[in-house]
Amino acid sequence: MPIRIKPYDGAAGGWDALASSFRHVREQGIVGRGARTMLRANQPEGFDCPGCAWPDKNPHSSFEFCENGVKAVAAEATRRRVTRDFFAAHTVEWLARQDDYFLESQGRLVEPMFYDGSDDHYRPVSWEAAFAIVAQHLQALEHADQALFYTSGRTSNEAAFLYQLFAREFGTNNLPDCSNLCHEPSGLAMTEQIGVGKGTVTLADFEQAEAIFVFGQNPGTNHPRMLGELRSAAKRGCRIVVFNPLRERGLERFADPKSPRELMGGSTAIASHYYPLRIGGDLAAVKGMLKRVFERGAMDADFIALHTEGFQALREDVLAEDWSRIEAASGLTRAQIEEAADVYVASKATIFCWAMGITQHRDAVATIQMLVNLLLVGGNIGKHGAGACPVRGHSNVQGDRTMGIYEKPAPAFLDRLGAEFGFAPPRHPGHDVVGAIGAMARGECRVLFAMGGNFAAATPDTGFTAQALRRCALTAHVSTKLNRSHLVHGRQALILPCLGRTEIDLQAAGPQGVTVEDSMSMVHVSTGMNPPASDQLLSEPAIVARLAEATLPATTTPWRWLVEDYDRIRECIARVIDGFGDFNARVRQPGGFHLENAAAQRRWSTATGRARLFAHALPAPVAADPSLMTLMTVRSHDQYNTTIYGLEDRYRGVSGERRVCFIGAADLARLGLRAGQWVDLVSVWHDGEREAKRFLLVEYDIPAGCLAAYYPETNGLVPLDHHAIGARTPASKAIPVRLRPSAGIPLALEPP
Ligand SMILES: Nc1nc2c(c(=O)[nH]1)N[C@H]1C(S)=C(S)[C@@H](COP(=O)(O)OP(=O)(O)OC[C@H]3O[C@@H](n4cnc5c(=O)[nH]c(N)nc54)[C@H](O)[C@@H]3O)O[C@H]1N2
Ligand SMILES: Nc1nc2c(c(=O)[nH]1)N[C@H]1C(S)=C(S)[C@@H](COP(=O)(O)OP(=O)(O)OC[C@H]3O[C@@H](n4cnc5c(=O)[nH]c(N)nc54)[C@H](O)[C@@H]3O)O[C@H]1N2
Ligand SMILES: [Mo]
Repeated sequence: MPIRIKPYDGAAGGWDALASSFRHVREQGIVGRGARTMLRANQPEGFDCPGCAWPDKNPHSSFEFCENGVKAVAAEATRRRVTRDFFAAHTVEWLARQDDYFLESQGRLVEPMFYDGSDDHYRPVSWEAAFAIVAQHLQALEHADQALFYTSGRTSNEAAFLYQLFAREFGTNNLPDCSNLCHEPSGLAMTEQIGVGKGTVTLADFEQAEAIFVFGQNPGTNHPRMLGELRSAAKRGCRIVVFNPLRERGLERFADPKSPRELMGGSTAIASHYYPLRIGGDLAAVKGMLKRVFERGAMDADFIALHTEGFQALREDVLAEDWSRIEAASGLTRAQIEEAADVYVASKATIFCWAMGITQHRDAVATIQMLVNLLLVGGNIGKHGAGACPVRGHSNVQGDRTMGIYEKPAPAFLDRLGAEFGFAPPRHPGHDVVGAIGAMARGECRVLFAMGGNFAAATPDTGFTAQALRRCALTAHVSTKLNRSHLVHGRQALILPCLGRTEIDLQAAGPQGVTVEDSMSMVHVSTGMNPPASDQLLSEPAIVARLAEATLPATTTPWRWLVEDYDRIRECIARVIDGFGDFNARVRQPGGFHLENAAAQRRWSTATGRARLFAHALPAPVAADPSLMTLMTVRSHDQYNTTIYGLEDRYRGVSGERRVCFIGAADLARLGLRAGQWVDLVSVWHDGEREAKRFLLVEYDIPAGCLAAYYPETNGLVPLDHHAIGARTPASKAIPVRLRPSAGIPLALEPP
């Protein structure tokens, strides 16, 4: 595929989105009459889209087209298969030299494979033998805390519940998960502040909001169905205010593929206000908005008096801040910040949305608390049309946490779990992802078992993490597709292929549905409808149950009996987890049910029983050396995290190449570089330099000093100890780097 760089000036969505989905469906070999059923996500009787955690509209409304949802479903329904012959033909060393796009393109895994270390190939192994291998490795450990049980966020509630139970019966809270890499700071910041670590809004609030602020999020690519909500809001005059260093097309203009008029060339402007702040400038910008609110005296005094604490201290701290410092730290002018604040003040109901542009920073927790401060002083929590909306990533990442996938479980939860299953759960905290990598590197953890995901590629400090993984005695991955983590492995390794969300899950009592919780705390059923990719695949709950039976000789949990009928798992969940009473009946109502959110009802389960306002200083610069630039690592349009579907980033006008680096015109001139030139990215940290080679410079509308490139190619640049204070989420949106010209024939690119 030739490299093509050409600015995209159309609206997001529209024909291009339709055409691209058709192309992806065709490339997966799904054609003919089956295609329609295969791709029917988010229907009342069907499966939950594995794409993202954005909630479904009213379950009776018509099919909501989503280009990236189609890609996710089609990728799972692909006709391609990774067979035993494929593994016989290729050594792991050879496979490891292929890129992530190649690995993904090979198709679905069909049978368990074992790498025993005798030569460089994976070989087929029976399920029975595979479970025995994991059990032997686990039983050989001196202590349960030498094992790690990772989870990615597609895992269903039922599988997650059994999985954490297994880990705790085995004796450890080492349950690192992809939340650690994602919205951990949101959970932490909000729990301390308003007593709930989840968003306080529902879709109904989006229909009533007068202003919606979107911080550090690119929904046109990552939550396309959210654009439908933003479009309706914009059409009825709701203000949409965006803070983002990049001009993301989907936030500027959207053509709804469902609207005939918009398909014919019309479109809707989304953002009414767009503020291209500096990377990491959000805390300062929001502090500036608070300053304006205080200066205008435009607070909700009743709400503050009745519900909050810490107001005076926050007010004094904010008013004492200099505008010059706020401008320097945010990269916005005082006039821009005051304008945004005035929109906030004029709105009677405001929602703040945010995602990875806020959480993957050293000062993420403080930044989120500043966002929530601003919501609170305006009385914008627990009111129709208003609230906090951390937009989650994986389709069940929020549910997995609710089910107890957490390295720091609450004592009350452990009490109930132990009482239900008659054992004494471990009480000391386990490792999060960053901790897990360190522990493997030191040889303290020797077995990594992963329920989904792609640990080796999704985590920071790729080179160091690879060494850590290689020190393990066993790495085992429950997966649907071949990925990097199968190739960067322990001395022995297992690939355990499982059913995908879209596939029929047949157990003793008949076909089973699982449940998931979306970003707005709606819990609903997901029932696979497609024939499994292979008759050897097991469901995730079945894998956990059989592993538990093989590993835990003394267990009294009726593992097999539970997975014969998932209603039985849900009955246990109902007894152990708050808010799930009468689970089986409630989840069968159309659309499922909403988990209660105390903060949304203005009940504050905080240390003081009030919503807490926190003063925070402006962050110090991440790079001590002012000549360094700040690199953020983002997703292209054709990827799902580490899964690369294609080489096009349509809305940013890039195709045929993923190793690109977006840079502003002023920086190009200042550094004496030209668009089309190849550079190496060198990150500079206290422990030395890390480099990622050969990126094509692309001129882009991005503030001075800021760069963007895609993840996971750049993860090697993220130092393991560069992470959010308190939450330990890798700061992969703020990497201090310098550019070094690299070999390679420059391309002639037209200026944008
Ligand atoms: N198609 C598709 N859908 C997905 C995913 C996918 O990979 N592909 N991933 C899923 C997952 S797990 C997640 S977590 C979500 C991720 O969804 P997003 O958070 O939208 O993902 P990113 O690409 O990381 O985009 C971050 C955005 O933040 C901006 N940004 C970066 N730094 C800053 C900053 O300092 N301040 C501000 N204000 N903005 C900043 C970037 O310009 C970019 O627009 O999407 C989910 N949905
Ligand atoms: N530099 C940088 N690093 C980042 C980020 C970033 O923005 N920048 N984002 C971070 C974020 S937000 C996240 S959430 C993580 C994502 O980290 P992970 O969740 O670990 O990674 P994914 O790429 O989503 O995992 C993809 C793999 O999951 C498997 N899979 C797919 N469906 C299923 C299923 O139904 N069951 C099972 N068992 N397996 C399945 C497939 O084998 C596939 O290869 O990455 C993080 N890493
Ligand atoms: Mo995520």
